[in-house]
Amino acid sequence: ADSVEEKKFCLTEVLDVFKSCLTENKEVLVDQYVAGWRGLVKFMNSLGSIFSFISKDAVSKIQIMINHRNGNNGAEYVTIQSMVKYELDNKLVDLTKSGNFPESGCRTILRLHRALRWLELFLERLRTSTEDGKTSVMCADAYNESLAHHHSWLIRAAAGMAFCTLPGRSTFFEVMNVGPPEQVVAMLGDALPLISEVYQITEDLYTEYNLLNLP
Ligand code: 1PW
Repeated sequence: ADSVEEKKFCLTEVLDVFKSCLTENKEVLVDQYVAGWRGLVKFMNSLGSIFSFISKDAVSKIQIMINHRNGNNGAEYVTIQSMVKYELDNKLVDLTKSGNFPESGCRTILRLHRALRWLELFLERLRTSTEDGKTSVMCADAYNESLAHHHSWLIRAAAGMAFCTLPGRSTFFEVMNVGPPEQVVAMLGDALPLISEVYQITEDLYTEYNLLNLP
C-alpha cells in the first residue's frame, strides 16, 4: 500500500473530491466522481463487515467505469455528459431491456447516481440531527425515501439489517474523523450543496435523454 492508502481516513477529503467533480461549464468529471465513490467505499468498509456487502456492488460499478476510462474510447468518458452522448450515438446502451450492454457507462452511472441521492439524504439528516438522533433510523429513512425504490425485497432486507449495526451518532462522527461534532456539522453544511449540485446536474441530464429507468 502506498502512503495515500495508509493515511487515516477522513470524510472531509472524500466530500472534497465530489466538490471537484464539476467543470466550469458544469459537466461532471468521471474520474473525480469515481474517486469520490472509492472514498465512500473505504468509509463504508470501516463501518464493519456487514457494510462490505453493500460496498461490493459499488466497487464493481467503480471498476466498470475505470475500465471504460482505460479503454480505447476512454476519452469519450471524460465527463458524464460526453459519455451519454457517445454511448447513445453509438447505440451502446440497453434502453428498454437488458442483455447486450450490461456494463454500459450510462446504466452504471445511473446506479451510483441513485445511491448518491441516498448519501445526500442521509448526510443531511446527520447534519440536522440532535445528539440523541439514531444513525440507523436516519440511514433507513434516507434509504426508504430513495434507493429502496430501485431494490428488490431481498436487498432491502439485507440493507435494513446492515443499518441496524450502525454505531450511535457520536461514534459515527468519530469514524468520519473530521473533528468535534460542531466541525462535522459545519463540514457537512459546506459539502452538501456541492453533492446536491452534482446530483441535480446528473439528474437533469438523465431526464433530458430519458435515461432514468435504464434496465
Ligand atoms: C453509510 C454510507 C452510505 C453510502 C451509500 C452508498 C451505498 C450504495 C450501494 C448499495 C448497494 C446495495 C446492494 C446492491 C444492489 C444492486 O443490485 C444495485 N446497485 C446499487 C448501487 O443500487 C443495482 O445494480 P444492478 O443490480 O442493476 O447492476
